[in-house]
Amino acid sequence: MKQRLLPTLILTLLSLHVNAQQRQTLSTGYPITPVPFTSVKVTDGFWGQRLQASREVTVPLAFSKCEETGRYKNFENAAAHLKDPSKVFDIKEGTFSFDDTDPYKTIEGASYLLQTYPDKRLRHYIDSVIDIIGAAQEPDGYLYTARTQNPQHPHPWSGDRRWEKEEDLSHELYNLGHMVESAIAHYQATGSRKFLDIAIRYADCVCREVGPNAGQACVVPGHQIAEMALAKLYIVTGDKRYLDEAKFLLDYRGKTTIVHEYSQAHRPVIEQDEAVGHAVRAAYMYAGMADVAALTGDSAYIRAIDRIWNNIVSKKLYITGGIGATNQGEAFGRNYQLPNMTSYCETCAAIGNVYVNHRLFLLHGEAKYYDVLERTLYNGLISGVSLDGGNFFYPNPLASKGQHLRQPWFGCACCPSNICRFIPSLPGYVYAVRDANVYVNLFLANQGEVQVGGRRVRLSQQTAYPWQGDITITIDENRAGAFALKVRIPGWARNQVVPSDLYRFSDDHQQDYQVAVRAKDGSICQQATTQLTDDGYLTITHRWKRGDRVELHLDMQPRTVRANDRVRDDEGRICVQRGPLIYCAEQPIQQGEGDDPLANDFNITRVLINQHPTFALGQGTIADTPITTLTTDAQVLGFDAQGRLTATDVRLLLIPYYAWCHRGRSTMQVWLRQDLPN
Ligand code: FUB
Ligand code: ZN
Repeated sequence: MKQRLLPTLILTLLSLHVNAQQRQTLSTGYPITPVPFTSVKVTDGFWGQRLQASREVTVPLAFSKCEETGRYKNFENAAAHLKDPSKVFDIKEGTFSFDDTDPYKTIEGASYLLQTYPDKRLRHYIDSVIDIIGAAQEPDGYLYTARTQNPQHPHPWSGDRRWEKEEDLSHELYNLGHMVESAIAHYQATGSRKFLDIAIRYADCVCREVGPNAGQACVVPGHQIAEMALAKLYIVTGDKRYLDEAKFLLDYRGKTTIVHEYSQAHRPVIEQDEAVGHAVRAAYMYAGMADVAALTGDSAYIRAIDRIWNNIVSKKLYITGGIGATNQGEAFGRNYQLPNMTSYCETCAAIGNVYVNHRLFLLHGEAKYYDVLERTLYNGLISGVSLDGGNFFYPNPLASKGQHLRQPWFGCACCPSNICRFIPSLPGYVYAVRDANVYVNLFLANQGEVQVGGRRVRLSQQTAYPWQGDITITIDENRAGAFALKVRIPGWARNQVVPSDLYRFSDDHQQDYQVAVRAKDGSICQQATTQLTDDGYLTITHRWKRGDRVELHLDMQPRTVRANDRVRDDEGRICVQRGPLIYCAEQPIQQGEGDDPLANDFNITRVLINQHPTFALGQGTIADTPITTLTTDAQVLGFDAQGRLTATDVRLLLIPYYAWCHRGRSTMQVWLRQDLPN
């Protein structure tokens, strides 16, 4: 008995060892290491509610939509064709060449959830979807159902041959990118290589067939993401071919057949200095450039993304943190072209903007990147999903006459499935470490565990942010000795709206913050040194003991903001910001009128804000979720019976922008008129 068991035991131990080794990844190359979301347990109402909605509603909904809308069927059809080539399937009208990415992105989000909330049924379900996906893979690794279902008559965007229309609309490499991102997340969550091996086979096929050498298709992605994904695959597998391929995809952009701004192929990437073209494509490319730069040390990439970041932040960023001004090409507009009603601000672009700013922080270690990230996160990104997690915006406008309404899904479902994968990953944006420095970048109630010099530090935050500005950061365990806590003091708390002159506070309030470092017994820690360093962080160096805490108070006075005069659409207008939140005025059209305590009962487009507005805080709930409201004196313009102008005093109620449009269609404005026309 013993003799028979022993070899099995040895084999099992060996495979466990190999598995552990395989799961060890290479360094990302970034000087700063983010603390993974698996090490940060969110205990906070604000984000706790969002994470719960993601788990209970968004991800299950997306899986059911993938089923209902034939996303899985595409894989099944492709598999049927591979088994019996006489079987071909008509590509349905209204489908997209990237529909495969919706299951991939949903699996990615679900895999993140699995790491925090183990769930056998979910894991089983994901497994069954991966089986369906794997069966659609061609023998040489190619996996693209838009062609494999019907190679003679593929999707009209796919082209007659592989890669032929990649730079246009086939999205073969975009599909690869999302598959790889998802497969890595699944592997990291489960330890199973099932999906990873499928993705590796497709990546290997791409490395063989796409490149600069004779016999290869010399094309770059029509829609970027493969760059980031292949860089990550290199980190996970150690196989340098993937990094080389990612670099090829970047370096040949602007040097192949299609040369246009839409996909940022108008110039070689290192020569670019302005954000142009399709905003999601652009953001994913900048993120990919940062990843490859971190791994290769290519400083030309970094110089280019620094220039482009400056262009965005000083000329193309909405006050909500959204990017992409126009629906023509879902693209960045011209400098200072930031229309409100027609603003595109695609939810995917907001997610892309978070990716870019996160990576620039990891490269440069400056708080200003998180200032932009936080603005996007709390405003133009979460506005993309309803509070209950079940409805989505694709564009996120800054004004509406009632033409906008969140939907449970779209024919082109990129935004809902991107929300699926982003929200569960949020806890991974809170902390980061560099040497003996622990960065505290976001404020939310949580318990985190970080490694400082390979030694464990446990810390937690107690806060009701973004509603209140009191944040306590407690050291719950410290095996690392002395280290610096680098606490981000948000730009808005230092009277800077954004790190540029695109927006400025227009009131004369001076926002402030206070900090105290205390020991467990409440006494001030005299030995702690505290300094606001040039990187925008409050750097507190101390030999931390268990129970020591940083008490930070950020002044949360509501502020009025003006845009740079060159933004014509915001001329004569202000918007209101409190903490990281942008507020808006809303008037529901169908529901709630009259009896809705959070509804203005007058035409908000005719409102004139007081020249010196003051704001009163109130409490309310939208979709059963608590919010802090603001009210202010204003006047509504109209005409009397004689046709003369009237100005009627009103109390204007403002709600957080992300919470608008939860009570049916509504009129909404972020930028409110304060001046008379010039
Ligand atoms: O092309 C794939 C996705 O569809 C893009 O990222 C979105 O903007 C939408 O066009
Ligand atoms: Zn989208």
